[in-house]
Amino acid sequence: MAIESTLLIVKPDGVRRRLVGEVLRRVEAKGLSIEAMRMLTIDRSLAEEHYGEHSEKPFFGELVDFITSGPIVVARLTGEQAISVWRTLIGPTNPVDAPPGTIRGDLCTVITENLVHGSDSAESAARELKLFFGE
Ligand code: 3AN
Repeated sequence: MAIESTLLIVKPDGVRRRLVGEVLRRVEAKGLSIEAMRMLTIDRSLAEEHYGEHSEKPFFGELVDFITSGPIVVARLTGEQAISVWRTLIGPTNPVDAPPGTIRGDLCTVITENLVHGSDSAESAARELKLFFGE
């Protein structure tokens, strides 16, 4: 047993498409707890810090443009192995490869507009939760 916390983001496409409730429904039905949550629009500097590991990638500009394009919902999810459980619910990065039953498999088709974010390791979760919730 290992109780963990991780970061959820519903990206601007998810908010625009009114899928916040659908995403949170899946999180809660799975058994993860939403321990903190808020809606905000992030500026470029926070976006660049959040996606720092991708700063050299060709899609970095597009990624920052997109994540700053409208309000997002951020939440701290907690539960048994929450980091990998949340990644499994999301599905692979490219929605084209994401199987039915996953959030990306069921709800989107485009890699940039892939609806949600989840921390990919304990180190990322700690860093990202600090960025958005200060802890
Ligand atoms: P994930 O969101 O599954 O953790 P990462 O961390 O590898 O994926 O990538 C962060 C974000 O960067 C993705 N959610 C996606 O929006 C974007 N991204 C990743 N790879 C590509 C790519 N090859 N082309 C365009 N955007 C990409």
